[in-house]
Amino acid sequence: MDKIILITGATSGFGKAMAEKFAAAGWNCIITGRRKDRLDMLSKELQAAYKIKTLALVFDVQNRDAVFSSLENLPDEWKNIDVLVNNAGLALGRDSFENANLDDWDTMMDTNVKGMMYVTKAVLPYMTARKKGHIINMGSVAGKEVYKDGNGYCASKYAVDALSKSMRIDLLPHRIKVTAIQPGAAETEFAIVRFKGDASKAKQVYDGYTPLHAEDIADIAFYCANLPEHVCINDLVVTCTSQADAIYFHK
Ligand code: NDP
Ligand code: 8X3
Repeated sequence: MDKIILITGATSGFGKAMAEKFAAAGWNCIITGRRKDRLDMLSKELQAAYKIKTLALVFDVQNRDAVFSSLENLPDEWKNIDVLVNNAGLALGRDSFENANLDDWDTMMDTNVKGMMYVTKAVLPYMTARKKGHIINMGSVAGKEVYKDGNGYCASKYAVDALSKSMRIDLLPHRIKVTAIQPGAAETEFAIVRFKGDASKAKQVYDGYTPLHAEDIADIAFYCANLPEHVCINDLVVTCTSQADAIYFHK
């Protein structure tokens, strides 16, 4: 097995679960994030458990120069990236439009939208050269429907949805697959980040029902990435059984 996956935001949640899932199947993993200690620990665990190769790259996806200097000149053995998962992202705050924090808006746009664009642009030359590749973008149900006080985050995920559609069209001649996975509520560090460390507020998000687990999304990404060459899942909305869309839950 010589397959290579590059996962952004692999220090936690979906990204970490995907690294574990693909590594367990023998894929070599490029894992990225800002928290070096977590990347180093994950690298060691994956190498020891699955005898695969890992490359840990520490950068902030908001930093254009850092993205390109980290990804532009990968060692030869890491250039043949089969799958890129644009997963790094976050929500910050849940406030009505007039009360929302401008810095939170900037960070969400810079991370979820521009960060994804930079990473994709930096990785694409490896895929276009081979006329082969698969880009999996982590959208959200928040990119399909707007909910109250979701303003900046919803806008960022609508943009991710638009970018997935746009990539799918533009990259058609290069035979590059583009899959958008649009999850509903999943219990990761997402809500803790959104509520800026307020663990009890974060916990309330998942009270009264069973949310998705990170491993559910990893399983789905793995399925999408292992379909035959001529098959591409374009757009996949996935929620837990207690959630109908971005707004309606049964608790
Ligand atoms: P987590 O908070 O558990 O993980 C987020 C990951 O993104 C971390 O590895 C973090 O790494 C990385 N990240 C955040 N900001 C940056 C940055 N500026 N540069 C580099 N890496 C960054 O959340 P999830 O796993 O839940 O979220 C993953 C993706 O899934 C996000 O795009 C999120 O919007 C989306 N999503 C989440 C849902 C949920 O309910 N959990 C539902 C729908 C979509 P580090 O801090 O080390 O940089
Ligand atoms: C994360 C899911 O419902 O908090 O994208 O927006 S939600």
